Amino acid sequence: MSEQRLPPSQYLARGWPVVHYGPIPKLRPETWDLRCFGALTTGTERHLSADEFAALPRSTVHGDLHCVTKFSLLDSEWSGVPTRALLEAVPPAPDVTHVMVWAEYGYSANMSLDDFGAEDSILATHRNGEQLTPEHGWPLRLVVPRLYAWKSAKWVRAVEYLTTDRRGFWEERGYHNVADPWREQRYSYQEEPGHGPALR
Ligand SMILES: Nc1nc2c(c(=O)[nH]1)N[C@H]1C(S)=C(S)[C@@H](COP(=O)(O)O)O[C@H]1N2
Ligand SMILES: [Mo]
Repeated sequence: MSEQRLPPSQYLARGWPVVHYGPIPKLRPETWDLRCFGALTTGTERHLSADEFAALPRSTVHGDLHCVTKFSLLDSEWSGVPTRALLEAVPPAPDVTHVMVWAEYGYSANMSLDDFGAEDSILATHRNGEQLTPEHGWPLRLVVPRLYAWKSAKWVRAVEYLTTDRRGFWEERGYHNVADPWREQRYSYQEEPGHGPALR
């Protein structure tokens, strides 16, 4: 039985590469919180303190990371708060269609509410039982295995609920708005009508 684990044009990474734009942010535990804003069911903004976040339901999911530069990281069990648990704790308004995930230094990535809330999407604190290191996103990173890994923001600080889609950091800079690795949706020039908002 052969299971296709690598999306088209991807190769198996050696070890666990570190990939990001800019410096590794310094963690300030005194001020860390997770901000939820945009179209909420109640109010316009909620800040979850580290303790409040730690009280959310946790689980472990299997998921691969596929970087658009073509390496893939397999054999990962991510532990943390499933995005579905966050969506239950801080429910989006009924007309929310997309989510913008914000990280330290203004990095951002947009995705559909369905992809954000997929059963294998998780706000991870651990991989394979070990706490994430700072270069891999400690204290909190998103993992969305079904999309190219630039959507899996490290050092997550906020989640914005959107009623219309908006491009994040790389989605504004030539990368595909949807980013399904199994369809090889790498670059914005491959986008078809309905894949995303117009490029400015
Ligand atoms: N905040 C932030 N998150 C980020 C990035 C980034 O530049 N900033 N790069 C992304 C990209 S392109 C990839 S491939 C993965 C890499 O995760 P890793 O360094 O844990 O392998 O992180 C993603 N998350
Ligand atoms: Mo990447």
